[in-house]
Amino acid sequence: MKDWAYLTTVEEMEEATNSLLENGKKVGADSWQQRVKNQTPHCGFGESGTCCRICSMGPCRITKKAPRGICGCDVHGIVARNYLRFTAGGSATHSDHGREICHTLYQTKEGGNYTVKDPEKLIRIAKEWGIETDGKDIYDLAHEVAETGLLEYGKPFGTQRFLKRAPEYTQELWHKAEIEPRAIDREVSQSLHMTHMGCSSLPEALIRQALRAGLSDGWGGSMMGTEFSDVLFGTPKPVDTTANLGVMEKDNVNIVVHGHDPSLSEMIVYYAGDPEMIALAKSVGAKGITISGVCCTSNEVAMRHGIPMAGNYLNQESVVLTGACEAIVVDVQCIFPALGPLSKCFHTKFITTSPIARMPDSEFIRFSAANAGENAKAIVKMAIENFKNRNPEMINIPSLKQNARVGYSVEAIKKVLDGVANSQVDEFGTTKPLIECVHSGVIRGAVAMVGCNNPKVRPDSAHIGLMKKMLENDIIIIASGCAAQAAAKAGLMDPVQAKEYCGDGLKRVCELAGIPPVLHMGSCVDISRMMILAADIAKDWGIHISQVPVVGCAPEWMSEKAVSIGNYVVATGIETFLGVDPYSKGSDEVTRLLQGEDGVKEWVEAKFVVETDIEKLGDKMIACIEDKRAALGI
Ligand code: BF8
Ligand code: SF4
Repeated sequence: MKDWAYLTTVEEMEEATNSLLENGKKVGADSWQQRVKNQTPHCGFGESGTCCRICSMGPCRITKKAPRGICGCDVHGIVARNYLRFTAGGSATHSDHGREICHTLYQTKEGGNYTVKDPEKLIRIAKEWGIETDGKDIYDLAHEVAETGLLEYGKPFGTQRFLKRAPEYTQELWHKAEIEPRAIDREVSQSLHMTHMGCSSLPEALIRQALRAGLSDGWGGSMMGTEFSDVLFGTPKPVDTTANLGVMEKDNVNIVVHGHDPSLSEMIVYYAGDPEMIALAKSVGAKGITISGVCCTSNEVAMRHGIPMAGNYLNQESVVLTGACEAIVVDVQCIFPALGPLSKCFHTKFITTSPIARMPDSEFIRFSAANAGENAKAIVKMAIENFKNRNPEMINIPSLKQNARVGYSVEAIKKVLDGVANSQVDEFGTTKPLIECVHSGVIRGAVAMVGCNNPKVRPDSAHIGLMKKMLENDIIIIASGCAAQAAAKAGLMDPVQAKEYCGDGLKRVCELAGIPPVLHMGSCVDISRMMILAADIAKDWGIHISQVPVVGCAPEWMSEKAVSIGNYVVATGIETFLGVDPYSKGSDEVTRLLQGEDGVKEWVEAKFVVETDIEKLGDKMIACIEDKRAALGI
C-alpha cells in the first residue's frame, strides 16, 4: 500500500465543507446539500430520458402500458431526441464562448484593453487558414483572423477549418460517417430542427447528428476559444500555484472569479495588481488583495498567471460561506443562481457581468471589450470598499491548501518532454519522447480526466480515487475543468510530492521532466488541446487515434457541455468512460448505439462506457489501455 499521507483527502474536504455549512446555518443560508435532499428522489422518467415535452400534446411519458407518445414516437426516438438536444445545448454553450473570444480578438488594438500576447500563434493560425501574413500589421491580422473565425459559425458551404488538424484517416472516417461539422450554428440549429415534433425519430440518425454537433464544438467553437484565448492572453506555460479553500486569505480583500470567459478575469487580475488598488486595500485595513478562482475561469487564470484555485463546481457556495469573500464576480456558465440569495446572508457582493448570465439578487455590471478596463477597476474597488462590512465572527477559512504546477498546453507538454530526451529542442518540440515512454511501457498510457462535480457522486471522490489508481499503474493523467481542480486540491499536481505515489516508470518520467503526474491542461474548452495532442501523437507515431493507449473519462460530469465533449472525444476515436448516465438508459437501442460494438464504434472506432461503480470504471479503463497496447504488440 502506498502512503498518501500528504494528500488532502475527500474526508478532510468534507469536514471543511461541514464546518462551512455550520457557518451558513447561523445566518439561515440554503445549500446545495439541502436542495439535493429536497429534490430526492428524482423523476424516474427524466432520469431514464423517457419523457418527451417537445410539443404541447404531451408531455408524454413512456411506460409498459403507454409504449408510444401521442404522435406515436417510441421510447428509442424519445431518448435519442433528448440526447441530441442535450448535446446541442452543450455545443451551443461552448461554441458561443468561442465566439465571444473571437469578438474579443476582433477588438484588440495597440495599447487597448485587449492586445495580442502571442503573435507567433496568431501568425501560425493565419498561415494554417491560408491568410496572407507577410508585411501585415499584427492587429490587422488579428482582426482578419477573428473575422474568419466568426464566419466559421455561419458559413454557407464547407466544413470546419480546424478539421484538417486531425490525421487524414480520422478525417476520412468523419467523411464516411457523414459527421464532418459544417457551420457551427448550423449543427446546433439542425439538431433542434431534427428533434422538432414530426422530424427525426430514428435513433441512428439522431446519434449521428449528436456526434456532428459535438465535433462542431470540439474541433470548431471550443478550439477557436482555446486558440484565440492563447493569442489574446498568452499560451500557458508551467507555473506554480496553490489550490483549495485555504488559498483565500483572512487579512486580505478576497475577490473570487467564477465562470468561463477569461476576458473578464484577466482584467480583474490585472487591476488587483494595480498599486493604486493595493494602496486602497491597505487604506481600508486589509493587507492586500487576493484573487482566487472557482470553475473554469479559475483554470484559465491559474494556467496563465498562477492565480490560486479556491475550488471547483461544488465549492462555489463554500467560498461565500467562508464569510471572507468580498466579491464573487461571474461571467458565464456553471454559476449557481443560489449565489444570489446566499450572498445576501453575508456581506459578499455577487456581481454578474454578462447579458448571457443574468441572475436575481446580483449586481449587474455589464462587461464589454470597450469598457473592460474601467469596469474591472470599478469591481475591484467595490470589493475593497466592501471589506469593512465583514462580520469577523463569521470568518471561517478552512486551512486546506496544496501546491500545484499547472499550465500544460500542448506546446508546453511537448517542450518539457522533448527537453528531457533532446538537448536540441526545436521551437515547439514533438510528441516523440512521450511516444517512446508509452512504447517502451515506462508509461502504460494516458487518461484524459475531465468534467464536473455532481452530487450523484461523492464530490471529488471519483476524480481522486481514479487518478490514484491510474498513477499507481503508470498511467499518466491529463486533466481539465473541475477534474483538474479536484487533483490540484488533493495535491496530485504537486511536482515534488505527487510523483512518490506513481508506479516506478511514471515516477521516473516525472523526475526527469520535472512534471507532476497529473498535467493541468486547462478549462473545459481546452479539451480541444487534448484533441490536438491525441492527433499529433497518432501522426508522429504513424497509427490511428483509436489505437493510441489513451482513454477519456468524466466520472462526475453534470452539464450539457460535458455530453457535447463526450460526443467529440468519442468521435475523435477515443473511448470515453462516464460515471453518470447521460439520461439514455431508458432505451436499449440508444444504449447499444452509444455503448455497443455495433453503434458509434463502427463509425468512429470508439464508444462510451457508462459505469457508476467507480472501482469497476477504473478497472475497465486500465483494461482498455492494456488491450490497446496488446493490439499494438507493445
Ligand atoms: O466547463 S467541468 S462544472 S466549470 S462544465 Fe462546469 Fe463541469 Fe466544471 Fe467548466 Ni466544464
Ligand atoms: Fe408526445 Fe410526440 Fe409531442 Fe413528444 S412530440 S410530446 S412524444 S406527442
